[in-house]
Amino acid sequence: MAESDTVLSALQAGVLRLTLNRPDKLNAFNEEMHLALRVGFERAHSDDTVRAVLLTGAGRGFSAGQDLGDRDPRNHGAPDLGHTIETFYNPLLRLIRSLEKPIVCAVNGVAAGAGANIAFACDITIAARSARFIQAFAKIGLVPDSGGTWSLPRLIGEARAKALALTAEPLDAETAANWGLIWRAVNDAALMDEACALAARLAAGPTKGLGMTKRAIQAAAVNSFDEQLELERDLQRQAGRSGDYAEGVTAFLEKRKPEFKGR
Ligand code: LHQ
Repeated sequence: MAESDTVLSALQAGVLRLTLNRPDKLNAFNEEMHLALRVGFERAHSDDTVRAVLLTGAGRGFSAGQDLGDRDPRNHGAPDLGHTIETFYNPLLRLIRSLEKPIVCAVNGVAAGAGANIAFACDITIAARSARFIQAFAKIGLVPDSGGTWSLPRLIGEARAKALALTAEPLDAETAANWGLIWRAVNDAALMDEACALAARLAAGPTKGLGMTKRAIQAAAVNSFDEQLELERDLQRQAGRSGDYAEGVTAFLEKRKPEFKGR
């Protein structure tokens, strides 16, 4: 695919920073931006020098979800949105959830529709205090997608999930954090510093173990307690054979800072 400026990509000290970059449209998703973001997450999967991802948006919004101009029924007749979901959104959400490396999401402004649910799919989401989350689907006759019907009830329970999804009322960042939808709301001016510091800290950490931790916590959504205990045993076996475990314990015993390599 040709280079696209709809997603800015920069790798520094193990952190792959991906910035949604259609600020005049509040970073609404068109096909080009989808494909560019996919390239970024595919790189995160295949490139060993990427140890963590930081996802954010350019300008005053994080993402307003699907670009509605791109799916205008006045021009195209009744569109097959299932095809759009299957071709663009679902592959993206699968890439995010299956990446065995931490993903920090810095929500710099409004996150609506798929934009909100993509933020909720990331591993650690922090938001600027001025940011809002909107399940905008209800305003245009759609159902929440990008995993929203899965993540919302799990994160905040059915009552709050239904109220947000059925009313499309905006939820402020502070409340989102208090409810457990995101990790933390921070002052607007501090957002990028905090997000970058967090991503850098994770990238310098034992990322193999962190990736397996992510896998284990996600598996708990479908596993029984016994299945989960067995998964923990298997993952701990692998983690115990990692270079990072050897380094972590050695550094502890030698009373020095560990130098993890993510292997
Ligand atoms: C936009 C958008 C936008 C285009 C702002 N598209 N231009 C999946 C599969 C297939 C199809 C359907 O959907 C999905 C998943 C989804 O994501 S459905 C939900 C789609 N998103 C929405 O319904 C949100 C629509 N946007 C809004 O409600 C507002 O823009 C919010 C509340 C996000 C922000 O409001 P304001 O801060 O007042 O900003 P604004 O409305 O003035 O927007 C700024 C510009 O961005 C404006 O353009 P303009 O040329 O007039 O300055 C908007 O038209 C444009 N924009 N969202 N989704």
